[in-house]
Amino acid sequence: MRITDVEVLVTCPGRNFVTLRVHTDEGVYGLGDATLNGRELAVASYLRDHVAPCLIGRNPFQIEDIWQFLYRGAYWRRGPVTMTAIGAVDTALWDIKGKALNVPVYELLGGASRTGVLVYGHASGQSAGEAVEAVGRYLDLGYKAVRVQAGVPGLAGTYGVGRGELFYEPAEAGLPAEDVWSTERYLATVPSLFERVRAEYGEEVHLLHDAHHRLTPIQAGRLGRDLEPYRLFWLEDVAPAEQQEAFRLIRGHTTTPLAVGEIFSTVHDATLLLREYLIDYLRMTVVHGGGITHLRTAAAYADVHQVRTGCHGATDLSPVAMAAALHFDLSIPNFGIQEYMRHTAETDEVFPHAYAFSGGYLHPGDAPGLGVDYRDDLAERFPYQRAYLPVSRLEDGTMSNW
Ligand code: GCO
Ligand code: MG
Repeated sequence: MRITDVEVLVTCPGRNFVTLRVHTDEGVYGLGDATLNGRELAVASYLRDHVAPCLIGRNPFQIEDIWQFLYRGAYWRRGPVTMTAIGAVDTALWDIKGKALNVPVYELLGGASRTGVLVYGHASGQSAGEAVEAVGRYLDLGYKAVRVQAGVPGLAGTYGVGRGELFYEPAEAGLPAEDVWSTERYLATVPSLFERVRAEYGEEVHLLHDAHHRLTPIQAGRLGRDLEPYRLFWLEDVAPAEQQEAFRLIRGHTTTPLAVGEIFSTVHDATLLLREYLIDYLRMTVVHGGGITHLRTAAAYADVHQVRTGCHGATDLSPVAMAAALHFDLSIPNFGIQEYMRHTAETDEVFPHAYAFSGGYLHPGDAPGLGVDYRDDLAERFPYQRAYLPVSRLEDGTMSNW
């Protein structure tokens, strides 16, 4: 089997997605997600202009060799644009192999290690009361794990707090919005939010929270400690993790489990965190982490240090990335939890998929390959629209981490 054609497809069914479609001389094709929120066309160009010509004529079954060719061969290793592009190629090749051998991808990865993939949904509200109510709606849908975010009194809007009930889109069309942030106001409200959620729904539901890289290490340590009575499943991205050493300080102050890694692009971003047992969950996923091939390396290194996975699964990752993550989640020994933000109906129509939710779990389904397709006829109706994530400023206008 040989690769004959490589297409880079851009569509915007509610938000932008970049999809790679790799064709072969035997008619089998594979899909990979190449969406990098707010920087979509950089990856599209990287793939179209630099990667696609190198793939023509190669044997798509040589997944490892092609990964090494693209990673080592480029010389310019790592970084989100490069690793998202490599991730898309890798994902498409696993899809091709599964389809050609007539097995779901998880069978190629060692087979199922569990019956389903535990997922968490996003409950949020402008006020704590609204957020508490939103948790109830997720429990009614059967979720066993819920991330809870609430608006901060005194701040106009807070990133991560959705507008709709089940859908939440982090990017906005046009130029970047500028959010105003105050860590002091935020820290004053989060513990009472979780106190209310526990009082309302008891101890069984798994609760998660995302601080979105905004705190200093000592503020993060304090938040983790203040949340200990509410026994969170995890506290995510408490501080910017490019300073891995900072997590020594955070870890020294709290036993609240920590999750990090949705913006990591290789295992090298997390080696100190893993080696020193500084986190509990690694958030990397296939699309920004170099595909299934590299995510296996990262997860294996995590497993050696008793760290479990918690793959990123926001709406800016397409159903192709979600399907790939689910095959991976089902197969590895140290799976922890999977983020599951539902896509809009338009997105689900452009990307028909075999994965399905039931009773708090997702299953990738048993279709050959990833079990996702791409409807060109629908996708063509939604042309690319420039959109950005917001930026964050403190109340005095200083640019801030977020
Ligand atoms: C999460 C997130 C996302 C990201 C988004 C960036 O789901 O935990 O933090 O909302 O900010 O995916 O593109
Ligand atoms: Mg996050």
